[in-house]
Amino acid sequence: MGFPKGFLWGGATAANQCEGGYDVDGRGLANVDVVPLGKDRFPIITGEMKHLSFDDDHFYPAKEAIDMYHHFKEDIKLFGEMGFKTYRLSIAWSRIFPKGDEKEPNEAGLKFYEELFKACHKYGIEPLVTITHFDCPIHLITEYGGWKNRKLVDFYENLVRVLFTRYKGLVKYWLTFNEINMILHAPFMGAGLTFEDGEDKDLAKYTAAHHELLASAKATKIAHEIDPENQVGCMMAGAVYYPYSCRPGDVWAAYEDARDEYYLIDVQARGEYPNYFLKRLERKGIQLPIEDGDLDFLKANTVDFVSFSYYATRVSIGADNDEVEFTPSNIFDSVKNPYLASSEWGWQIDPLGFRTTLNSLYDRYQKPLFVVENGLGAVDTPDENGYVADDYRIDYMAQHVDAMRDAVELDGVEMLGYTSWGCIDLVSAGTGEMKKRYGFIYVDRDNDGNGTLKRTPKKSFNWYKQVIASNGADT
Ligand code: BGP
Repeated sequence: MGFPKGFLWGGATAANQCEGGYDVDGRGLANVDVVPLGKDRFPIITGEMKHLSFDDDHFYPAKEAIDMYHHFKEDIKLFGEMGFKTYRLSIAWSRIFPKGDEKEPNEAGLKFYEELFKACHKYGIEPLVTITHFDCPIHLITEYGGWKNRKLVDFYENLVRVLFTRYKGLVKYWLTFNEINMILHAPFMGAGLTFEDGEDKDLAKYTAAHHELLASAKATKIAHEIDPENQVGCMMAGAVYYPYSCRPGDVWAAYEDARDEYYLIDVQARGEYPNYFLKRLERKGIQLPIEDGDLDFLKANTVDFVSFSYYATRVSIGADNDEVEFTPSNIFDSVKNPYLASSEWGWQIDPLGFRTTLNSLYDRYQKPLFVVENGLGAVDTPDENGYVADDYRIDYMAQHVDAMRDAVELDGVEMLGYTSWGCIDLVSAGTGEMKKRYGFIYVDRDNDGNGTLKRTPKKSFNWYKQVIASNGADT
């Protein structure tokens, strides 16, 4: 009983949040490089503000991040010590194609990831690769308008052909787009979108999403052709929506809000735009740029597994119910749930909601699930020896692993693995801060970019090691 044999325990990171080395070895600039720390960050993330270069008034946390570009051997060795079976990381597209539209890839970029994958295998760690994690070369934005331009499907196809060919035998688990539903909430990070005055934002977002769905289906097809061993997954920011009360209006709102997020995964996992979504577009007067053959192509190339991030559940409220409190959550706010505790950033902590989310995704898609992000963002204070006793993180994670075990053992949910988010401290995607830490490994670096970059295992490091060694039994 418990977790299946071969369950893939590990941790997750994203290129722009940990690599740094933004201009090293021929790498081109990417969207996330130019998102600064501070008050201008959010309008950029949401595509409201055009800001596609560096300026002296701001600090850009992704430029150097934790410099994993130069520390990856040391970092992967530590992951090996914890007993990781898998490590989720993402490719920086602009390391492989600096501008995005070149014909020939940048060998130095390819070599970097090759070395990294080899380092993983040295410790028996299976790489799980996100092809794009909030990542788009700047040139594809300034020249083509980001993912609202269908040409990006072809550029992405060039990228994946190169990756699948070069890393055949080194990588077999792939995710096409990180949190694809975040296009709707963080369109600059999700799809390189910025909006002109008066532009129909919904049209731009749904168009970009259609192109990413096509690109994802292409990647799935090509991955299987190049190596039948390849397993391709979609990835969503997952969380069930609770109705604020049992008023039918609140229940309906929860149902509708969840569908906003699900529609993309419905296409990737079931191969069709669902009727509720098509009807919604019709009501909004939006015509998707669907070309001949697109729908058949999507139908023929569905993913092998469904992956998701889980941090918090959300609460929905109908129009007939107001005056409620809101709280921050992953990228966008949610109505506050009075029954739940919150993290220091206001994200609500809900282990049972994790079990509910696992069950609802499995009921809906009937495909194996891979939890590829989960964890607690907290302020860690090292003692005089640099050691962090992060019992609060252990407590959070133990409750979530227990809930996941219930989903597997008591409910029969089929799962491939679990990678906790930010297994080594890194830059926060939402805030750009370093002080919001998720890791089992402390990195000496602060919000302003100061620090030695020294890596030190926290208390949770040994705790997670024991969880993995017992295949999730000993939390
Ligand atoms: C997800 C992203 C990650 C990550 C995480 C935590 O949305 O896929 O990149 O950062 O959330 O969010 P934050 O960094 O804002 O705490």
